[in-house]
Amino acid sequence: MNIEKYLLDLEYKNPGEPEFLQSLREFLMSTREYLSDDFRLENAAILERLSEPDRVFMFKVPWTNDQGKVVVNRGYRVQYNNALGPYKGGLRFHPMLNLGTVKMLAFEQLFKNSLTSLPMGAAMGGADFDPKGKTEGEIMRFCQSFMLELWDLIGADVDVPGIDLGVGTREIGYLFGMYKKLTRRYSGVFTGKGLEWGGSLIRPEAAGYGIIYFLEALLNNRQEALQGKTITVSGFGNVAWGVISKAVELGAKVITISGPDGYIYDPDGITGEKINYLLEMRATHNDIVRPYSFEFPGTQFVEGKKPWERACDIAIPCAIQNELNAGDARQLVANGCRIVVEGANMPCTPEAQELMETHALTFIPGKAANAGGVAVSGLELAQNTVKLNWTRDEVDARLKEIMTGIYHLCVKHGKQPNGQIDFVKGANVAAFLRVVEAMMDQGVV
Ligand code: 2IT
Repeated sequence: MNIEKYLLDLEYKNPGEPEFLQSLREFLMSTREYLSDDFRLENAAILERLSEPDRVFMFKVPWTNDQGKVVVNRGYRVQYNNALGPYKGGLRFHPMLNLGTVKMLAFEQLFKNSLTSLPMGAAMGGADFDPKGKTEGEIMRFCQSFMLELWDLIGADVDVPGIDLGVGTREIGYLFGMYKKLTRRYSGVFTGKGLEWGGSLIRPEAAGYGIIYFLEALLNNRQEALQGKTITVSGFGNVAWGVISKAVELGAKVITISGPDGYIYDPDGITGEKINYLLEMRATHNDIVRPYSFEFPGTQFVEGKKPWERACDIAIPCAIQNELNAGDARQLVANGCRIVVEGANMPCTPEAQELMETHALTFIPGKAANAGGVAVSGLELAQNTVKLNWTRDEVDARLKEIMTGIYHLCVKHGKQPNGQIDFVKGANVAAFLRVVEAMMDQGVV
């Protein structure tokens, strides 16, 4: 198959969806040798089948705000592939969310979920709802209206939504409440639930902890330690919080966080009560980081800039897709950064990745590094199935084992002739092989 020509077809077929095309391109490029060599895969049109979601739902979500005015949002659920298990993936509430972004996230989820080795297919959904400045009542009414459309599309053995940007345990609570009322069923149909009603310990921390466990495995393999390393982080949400908590516990120093308004530089490192303050800032729903600099003297707010201008050993972008561009990557290289780990989904642009490769930075793609979030969602479902709650240590140990496993899978499938590891290729190939075996076993469906 001619991949460049195929990509042109995909562009024609998916107009206005540059992010989805970006993730398809990366995947096709890093698995091309498997695809072109294997007649079996070519004949089964595996590529074409993987470039098309199983189905896409798009629906109207009308709700009434506190002033009594009706507001209309758009909801999405993309059920991408269920070869490995029931559809599984987050819900995102973000004002800029569109179909192309949801398809990209669902496609990335396929690889991520495959790497966890747990029985989870891939999906993603959400709405262009902006939680910023909304009251508790407005958020509840929005979630309830959203669920009126979604309830009969999901189910514990069908499709299991989880948390993502703008959707946490509170939103899952309102969604689950409405689901339960409409179906009269109490089941593990969501993850990210509250601890009292089926949630798992470590779920909120999971993506962040997992990223650091992956990084630890990488450094250990190089006879290096996290201890004493300086890390820059972007974002200040769930993933950033988990990353900072675990990195600090293991002796690293994290000197930045960021928001849409700019970034915070904390030369002493973000520790202790400052880490807890991140949760407080997030709970205000103003989506700005500036208050951190008022709260903690000796720290600096840099308006309208990104943290990548600060010197660091390791950079971990934890905010949003395509937040780190070639110019940012150039700054990281100039300031001595050696490793970039994607905490968010696809935060580095293809040009940034290319630049890092040219300068021999180690680049870890999000689908490998941040798989810990959905992995603990898988563990949450396992606990729901056996109707038991595992201890913190038990969940944490399993998470660590899964992340170390993903690291080794990437090494195995990403080893280059020169001995270097291409983690993008490793993650894509390892994940792909598992999905493909399942698809081949299950026939043309
Ligand atoms: O990006 C992700 O892996 C998630 N938002 C987690 C999805 C989930 O179902 O836990």
